[in-house]
Amino acid sequence: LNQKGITIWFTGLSASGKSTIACALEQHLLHLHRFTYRLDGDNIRFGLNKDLGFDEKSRNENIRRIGEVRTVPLLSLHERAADNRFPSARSCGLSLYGRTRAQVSKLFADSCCITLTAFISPYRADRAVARELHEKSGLAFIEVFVDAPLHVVEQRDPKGLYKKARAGEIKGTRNRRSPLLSTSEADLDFHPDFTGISAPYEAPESPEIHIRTDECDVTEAVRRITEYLSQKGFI
Ligand code: GGZ
Repeated sequence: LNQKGITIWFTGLSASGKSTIACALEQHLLHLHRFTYRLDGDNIRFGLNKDLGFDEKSRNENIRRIGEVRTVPLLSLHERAADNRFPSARSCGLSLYGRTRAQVSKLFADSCCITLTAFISPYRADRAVARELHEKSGLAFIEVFVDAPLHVVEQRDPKGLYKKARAGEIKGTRNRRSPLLSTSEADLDFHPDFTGISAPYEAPESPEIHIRTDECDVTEAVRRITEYLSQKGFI
């Protein structure tokens, strides 16, 4: 059995089903007594990343910070001191929640946490950076493409955002200045672009798992992911 934490990185359009599948998978893993931690817009965009909007730079920064929230293998204090995988408290999302970043890392490693992230993460390059960060640390990164055609997600449109975007009514978000962003004045403008309508979504080319949510239901999606995890010895 794999004793390190792993990250399951869901990517897909708004309303494709990322959060729904991540929640159901979390429940399933909890029933298996596996420690999981789910990161999504509710606990990240309204907290740690509330200074970020939806322009390209903000989305890059959003994913960069989330990518940093990776699990780390168990190391001795000595090894840890010499290890540059422990970023400063300013750049490591989870360290902000714990008393010290070392404690958080150890807790996660001790418990073999399975981290689930559910963000659009529309840019291939950003996802590649998150993957590299994990793989350099010897940690598994499992990209799950939650795929549904635009016309399907537009039909679902649970928050009416696609309708608003089509009508040009998405007002965008004004970025607040963040000490972590080297923003120019121009970046602080409104960014009314909506993924899939007026902003790009770069689909993964070789995700570990590809789920078409217009063809398969949540139970089947969870079954496919857990089958993969078990085949790889993660659960
Ligand atoms: C895309 C937006 C936008 C714009 C608000 N573009 O379906 P939701 O509502 O609940 O999830 C979407 C969420 C996207 O945040 P992410 O952090 O996942 O995005 S990214 O990875 O691109 O940084 C959507 C809502 O926020 N939302 N404005 N302009 N989605």
